[in-house]
Amino acid sequence: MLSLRKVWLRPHLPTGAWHRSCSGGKLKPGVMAQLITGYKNLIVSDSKSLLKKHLTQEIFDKLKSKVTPTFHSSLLDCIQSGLCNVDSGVGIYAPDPEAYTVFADLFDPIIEDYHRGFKKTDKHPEPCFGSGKDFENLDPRNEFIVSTRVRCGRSVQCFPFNPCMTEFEYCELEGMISNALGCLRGQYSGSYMPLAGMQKETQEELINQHFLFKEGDRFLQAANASRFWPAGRGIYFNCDKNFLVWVNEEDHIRVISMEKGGDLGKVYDRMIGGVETLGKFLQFSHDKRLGFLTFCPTNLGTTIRASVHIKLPSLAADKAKLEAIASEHKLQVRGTRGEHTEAEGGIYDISNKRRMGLTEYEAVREMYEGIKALIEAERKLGSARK
Ligand code: ADP
Ligand code: DAR
Repeated sequence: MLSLRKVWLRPHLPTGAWHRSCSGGKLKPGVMAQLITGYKNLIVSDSKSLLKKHLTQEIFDKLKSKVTPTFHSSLLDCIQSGLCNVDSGVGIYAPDPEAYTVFADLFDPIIEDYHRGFKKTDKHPEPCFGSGKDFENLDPRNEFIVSTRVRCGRSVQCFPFNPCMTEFEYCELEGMISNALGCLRGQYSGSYMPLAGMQKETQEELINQHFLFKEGDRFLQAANASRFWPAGRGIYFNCDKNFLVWVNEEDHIRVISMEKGGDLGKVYDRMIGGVETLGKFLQFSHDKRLGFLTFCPTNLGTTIRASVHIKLPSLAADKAKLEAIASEHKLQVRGTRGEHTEAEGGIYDISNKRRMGLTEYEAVREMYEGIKALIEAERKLGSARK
């Protein structure tokens, strides 16, 4: 088996590549003009993104010429997705871990806004998963919840994020992760399926079963996060198909536990065991202030999204009421296939919104209490209509 430890100390391979906005630590010709034009268009657009809200002219002028020291990422590498997609909710990604520091003047206010008050002077708490035994089945009679899922993201030390990865690095990282996955035992043992070479029918079936990530996300594509696709990408399943790992989609690793019904505690405990075991074989990128580092700032910190696929017919008939209760409990309401999608058959993906400034346990607790409140409101509204 590839010696993982030896690979950890891998030298930084030159990441210069045609698509990058810098060469030798300096902005390539034309990049500044692209930035200025893109910013002008954003400002006059009807975008509601956090990028437009927080990228003031002063911050733009302060950051436009900066690059990160190791991977030479520019402001354009951070914001090009939000410049191309004015319908972005956030509009910014970190091309490498150093971007959160070099472009902190922009990331910090966006992080504070998204994570409901995580200030630049705040420090994310140390990891604390707690135990799933504190979370009862949210829907023991299976009246509302179709399925429950808990995921977290991890980045592997010494590797940049998508926009800076070379094809070689995607494949090298895939090898490291699939070797670590090959060490999983018991309920976690299973097999890794590279996306490269996967039958189209198999891929579509796995996406429709909500196991596999979608392809062609325009926000990721505009962020240069889909290059060399499908090289280095893939999915791991355990034998029961209730523990999955996404490799090199948006993040290096997404550890996912999911099953039909509302048994949140069981799903959460399975995810904890999986990510803690993987952590014995891989060194995850963790910042003492921001917690676990991810490509998108919305996933920093705990990186936990605990979600249900749920039918709330009475509340869904009054979407404003559904959104109001969700917002009151810091929940995010999305379509069946995640962000920027619609509900199919009345099934909503509802999850915790906050991932920073609280522990993993508290993030799951926030989702647990919020979903209970939504089900209570649905019962009341449903019986009132009878
Ligand atoms: P992101 O946070 O990057 O949007 P997610 O981790 O939310 O990505 O994964 C989104 C995918 O997970 C979507 O395809 C969605 O269908 C699926 N998903 C989310 N929650 C559930 C759930 N409770 N049951 C089944 N599939 C789910
Ligand atoms: N679609 C981008 C990112 C939003 C957060 N979701 C992630 N990271 N999957 C947007 O700005 O809308």
